[in-house]
Amino acid sequence: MNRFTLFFTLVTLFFIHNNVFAATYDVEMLNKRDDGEKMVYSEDVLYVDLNDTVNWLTTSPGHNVEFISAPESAVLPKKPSKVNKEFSYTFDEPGIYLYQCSPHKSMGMIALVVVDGDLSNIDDIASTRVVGKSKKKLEALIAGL
Ligand SMILES: [Cu+2]
Repeated sequence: MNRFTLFFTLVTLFFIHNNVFAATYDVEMLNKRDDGEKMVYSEDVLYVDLNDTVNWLTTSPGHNVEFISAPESAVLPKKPSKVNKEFSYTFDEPGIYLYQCSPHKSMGMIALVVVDGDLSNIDDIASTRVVGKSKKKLEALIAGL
């Protein structure tokens, strides 16, 4: 194997690796979580790698996913996901993503996804307007990052 072939092989393996090993995570949308919290996602903060996908599952009825803050370069869905429908999103820009459940946004039903451990947009996340019980919850989530 000459140097060029070796280089080409390594580059190819790198790209195959990125696609084959991209992970998929499930987040449940819940009326009640094991810890007693109500109207909540199963993960308050989910850490994923670039190009990983998250599936939000309709374990309990009546919930959805509405992104309200994200890295500037992220291309987000234009509308909130449909209530009672499973929803998937692949995170292809690093940074913090903040989302809420449209029907329960005032009840603290918000959560974060952190992609590639990148906290560079934390100030944008912290200054995002959330309502009701979500204000305190967002402060707590950010404090825990
Ligand atoms: Cu909800």
